[in-house]
Amino acid sequence: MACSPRNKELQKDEATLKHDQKMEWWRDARFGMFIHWGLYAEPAGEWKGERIPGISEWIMCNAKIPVKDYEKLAETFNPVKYNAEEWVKLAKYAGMKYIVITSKHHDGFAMFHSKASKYNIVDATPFDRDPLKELADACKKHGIRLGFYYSQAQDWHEPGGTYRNSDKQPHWDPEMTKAPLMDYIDSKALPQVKEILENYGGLDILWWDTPWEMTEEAAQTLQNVVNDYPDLITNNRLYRPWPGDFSTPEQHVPPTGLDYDWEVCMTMNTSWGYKWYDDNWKSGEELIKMLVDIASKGGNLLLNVGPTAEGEFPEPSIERLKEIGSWMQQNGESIYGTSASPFFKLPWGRCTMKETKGGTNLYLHVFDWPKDGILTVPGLDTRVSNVYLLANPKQSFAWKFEDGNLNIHAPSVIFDEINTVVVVKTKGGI
Ligand code: FHN
Repeated sequence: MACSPRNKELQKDEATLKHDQKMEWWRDARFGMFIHWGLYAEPAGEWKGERIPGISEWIMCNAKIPVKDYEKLAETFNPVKYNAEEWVKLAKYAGMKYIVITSKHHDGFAMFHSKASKYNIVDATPFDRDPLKELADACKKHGIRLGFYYSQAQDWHEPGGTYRNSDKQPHWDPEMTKAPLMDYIDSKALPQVKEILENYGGLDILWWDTPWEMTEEAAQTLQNVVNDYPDLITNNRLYRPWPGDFSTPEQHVPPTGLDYDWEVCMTMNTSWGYKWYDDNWKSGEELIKMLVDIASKGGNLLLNVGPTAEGEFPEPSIERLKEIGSWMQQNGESIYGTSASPFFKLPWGRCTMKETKGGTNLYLHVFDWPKDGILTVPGLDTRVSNVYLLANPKQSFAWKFEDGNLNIHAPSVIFDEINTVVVVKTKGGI
């Protein structure tokens, strides 16, 4: 079982034990899928023939689209190729243990059947199915945990919703009136958060976003609902000073681990929502090394897919999910249930660690095999029972302790930049 750095120091009081119990599956999971899907998949980064700079789910704001014009997208939004089973099976093949999908993004459009607002996929589009219900069912069937993203303050469709600097400048749509935040919270955010928590089989995660101009009153109103779900995991974006259960470094990997649970959210190209001409894709190898780097620091990776308006994952996303999946089939043991490396810095790669019955396993992810053929693990002076290649346990390595380090001698012939994971089984703790 992975444990966060914070538990090593703290006395395990009752609250900490309960928190650890709640977080256990999440810490062991290490890897999830983020899905940004909404009306913005239709324009896909382009408006009236013009390419709109920035992340495509922001197109309504960035292109200053009046509410009435943006609403028209719902009349033709009909993702007939949507197949929740396919999405979940792809996430599972990639080695992802949970999915977080946008239930309502800043544009205010609900991707679920909401009684609180008719501005939703069932009531406002020709697609008269509830895609999030189908996703919840498919996740249950395949043992994948499910979370909903909810933009609790930003809502560009409602008078009380916030947007960038809404406390300083008027909405880009002159017809949009202003209302107090609590009007929006009471009339839409609160009832919709209750709907998503009550109607989708029990969510595992609630992923808040952009708490700009949130107030303590608004945050407490929503938190009171969350408190009725003691096993629900929430992030640190409900209301800035509040930590939630995990922090959320975005589009970057922290240089070291953080002092409590954390999850990097990352796009595969540069946009969260589908952007048809954004072909700035990270390679599969880069994403695998990113996952390893994050796990070696004790964090999770939430890797994003932006489906098309037809309801399909973009082909480049599928390619990367399959490449990562092949790697995870072979090396997932070195990611799942591991905790951060006990070593400060390793010149040749990364290390993850896992407590087992017999002792501690170290998983050495070798990105650059040293030229002299000797892989040095600094300061390791515990008893070692075996050193072998994770991908082929029959391929063992000679090792010896020299000057307080463990030196592993290996024919570099086996070296493969992302598939060389060397397991050091020790007989005791580290
Ligand atoms: O504004 C959003 C953005 O559209 C996207 O949803 C990301 C994902 O973490 N969160 C906000 C930017 O931080």
